[in-house]
Amino acid sequence: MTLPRTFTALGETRTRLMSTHALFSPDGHVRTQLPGWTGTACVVLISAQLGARFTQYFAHMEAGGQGAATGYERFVFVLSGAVRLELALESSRTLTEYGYTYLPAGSPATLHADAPATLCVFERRYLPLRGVPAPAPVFGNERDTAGEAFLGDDGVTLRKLLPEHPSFDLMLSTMTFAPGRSLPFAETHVMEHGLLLLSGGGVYRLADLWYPVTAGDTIYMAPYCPQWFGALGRVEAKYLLYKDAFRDPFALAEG
Ligand code: UGY
Ligand code: MN
Repeated sequence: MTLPRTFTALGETRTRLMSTHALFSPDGHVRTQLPGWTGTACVVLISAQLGARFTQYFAHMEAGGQGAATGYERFVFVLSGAVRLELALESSRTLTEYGYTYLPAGSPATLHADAPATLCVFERRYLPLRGVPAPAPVFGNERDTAGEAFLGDDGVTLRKLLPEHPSFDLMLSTMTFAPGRSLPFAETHVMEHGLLLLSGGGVYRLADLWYPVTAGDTIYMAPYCPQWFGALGRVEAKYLLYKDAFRDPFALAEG
């Protein structure tokens, strides 16, 4: 996907910041520099500054741009272009559009862009689980990942991008909605979410508000934020979704 860059003349925006959620439309994006990244402009949307326990940002890499490890665990999803992942001296992999990698905290892997590329990056401080070894790196492509009918609804497809294993303290998935289909009920749960709408659009219910949303929009849902989505239009809607997983709520509150 390519992110639209639009300018608004009278200060209007669809961006909203509320106590239980936030919606960020691309018109409000402001680029900044983050440690570890060179030749790369970052747009940080979800962060600890917002009350979240993870960071979600766009990394716009120029040709020659690089991203070094920072000590946090990292999930990288390629939105456009391609990146080369240097894992060890002799080992590298290329991630193309919709390719992704999970890099555990402390992994020395670096990202390299030979041509411009845009990534969606999620990071957090890894919460170890006593007696369970930390996960190894994961690689894949969303387009090669098997889907399942979400809660038995064949109009809504869930693709889990990481293994479901207690070594992971997070889950990344995509949810794809056929036109006119929706989540089966308004969810309310302790887990928090970060979301990037990859294609299509519809209406997102967050707490007691219903927002029109479209590709390129980012949403933060705090723990317990009531949430629901219905896809509108003639094309399917797909979003990338972060969720914390496999950890006791006490550990989350402290972490
Ligand atoms: O499973 C989930 O938490 C997911 N269905 N939530 C969401 O799409 N907002
Ligand atoms: Mn949910």
